[in-house]
Amino acid sequence: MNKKIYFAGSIRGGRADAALYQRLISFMEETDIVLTEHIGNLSLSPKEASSCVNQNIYQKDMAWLNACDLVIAEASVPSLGVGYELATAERLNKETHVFYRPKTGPLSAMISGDPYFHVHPYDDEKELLAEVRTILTEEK
Ligand code: 6K6
Repeated sequence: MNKKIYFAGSIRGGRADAALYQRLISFMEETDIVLTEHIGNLSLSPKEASSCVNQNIYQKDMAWLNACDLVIAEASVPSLGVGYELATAERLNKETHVFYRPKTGPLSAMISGDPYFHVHPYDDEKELLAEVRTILTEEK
C-alpha cells in the first residue's frame, strides 16, 4: 500500500501501447502512487515529446528513480529510454519488474538475460493486472 512506483513505458520508441499504459497506471493508483503517470498521457505523440527539454526530463526522471520503492516496466514496445531506466534501476538496486507480451515480439536479450530483473511474460491485460496486483500486495 502506498508504494512509490516508477512506471516505465515507451514514449519516443512508439506509442502503440499508450492506452494500455494509461489503464495500468490507473489500476496501480487505486492502491499506490505512480510517480510517472505522464507515461499514460494519450495526447502525447513521439513528435510532441521531442519538443520537451531533454535535460529537464532526464534530471526529473533520475530523481524519481532514486526516490521510488520499485520499478514496473512494460517493455513490449522497444524503447532506448526504458532500457536506460532499467539499467539505472539495477545500479540503484531497485526491485524491478519487466512485463512484455511474447506475442508482440521477443524481449531484448540484455533484459531477459540479466538475472537481476523479474521478467513477466503475459498474454492479455487481465493477466498483466493480476500479476501487478500480486507484486503490489507483497510485503517487503
Ligand atoms: C511530457 C509528457 C509526457 O512526456 C513528456 C516529455 N517526455 C518525457 N517525459 C518524461 N519521461 C520521459 C520522457 N521521454 C522519455 N521519458 C522516460 O523515458 C520515461 O520515463 C519512459 O519510461 C522512457 C521512454 O523512453 P523513450 O526512449 O521511449 O522516449
